[in-house]
Amino acid sequence: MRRLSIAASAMIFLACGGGDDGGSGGGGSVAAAAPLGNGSITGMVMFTGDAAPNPTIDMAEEPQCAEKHSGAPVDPILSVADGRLANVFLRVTGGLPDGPYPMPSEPATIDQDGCLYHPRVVGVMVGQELTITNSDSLLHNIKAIPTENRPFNISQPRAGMTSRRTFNTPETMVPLECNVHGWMNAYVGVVEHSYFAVSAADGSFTISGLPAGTYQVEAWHETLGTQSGEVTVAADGSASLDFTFGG
Ligand SMILES: [Cu+2]
Repeated sequence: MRRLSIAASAMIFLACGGGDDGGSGGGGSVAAAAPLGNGSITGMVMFTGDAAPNPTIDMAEEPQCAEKHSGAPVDPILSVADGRLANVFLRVTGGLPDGPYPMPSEPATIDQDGCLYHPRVVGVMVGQELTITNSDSLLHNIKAIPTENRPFNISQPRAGMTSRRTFNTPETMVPLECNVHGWMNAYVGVVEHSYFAVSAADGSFTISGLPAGTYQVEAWHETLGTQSGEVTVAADGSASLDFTFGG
């Protein structure tokens, strides 16, 4: 009986959690669509100056998470390596033809592992699914704090749990936090199209599938603010656009 009860609860949970924020995707097409073009913007995000050391996290009360880290866990607010900056959210803010825009074929994902969000910064298109997973054998509670979209608050008490959400309105950025672990922060960039990227550990990024055109691109970092750039992409070409944030 107990097993049945748990199964029933799980079904109710899934029914409630499975996309109650879902929508038809605003102006975007939900059906798979051909890319608008074959051009791309590639670039590098750099950091100059002195990076303040990231704070260490006291995970003593969560030994299961602490043991997943080698050494003292660090809150990766500023992820700099060799002058390259990770976790910068880049999106095209101008120059695109009118939609509808092709929907990414895969959901965006965030995992909770070692009591940190992976990745810390992620992009989704309006209507694209965001899958949130718990890889820790303990309770996480994901709280989204949007200003334009509908808030949500999800309890994930066990490892292996997955929740799915979509966003109905463009919003950069939607903060996520964990009500159990005050140090856990992530940011979701919700964009009306799929022409966005997050800089990798080496600072690199690529925005592909673009038709020929001149584009404005915004680069956002959680503590360093935003910058804008402009680049012209030839048909089927790859144009370069770099950003440099200061300390
Ligand atoms: Cu947590």
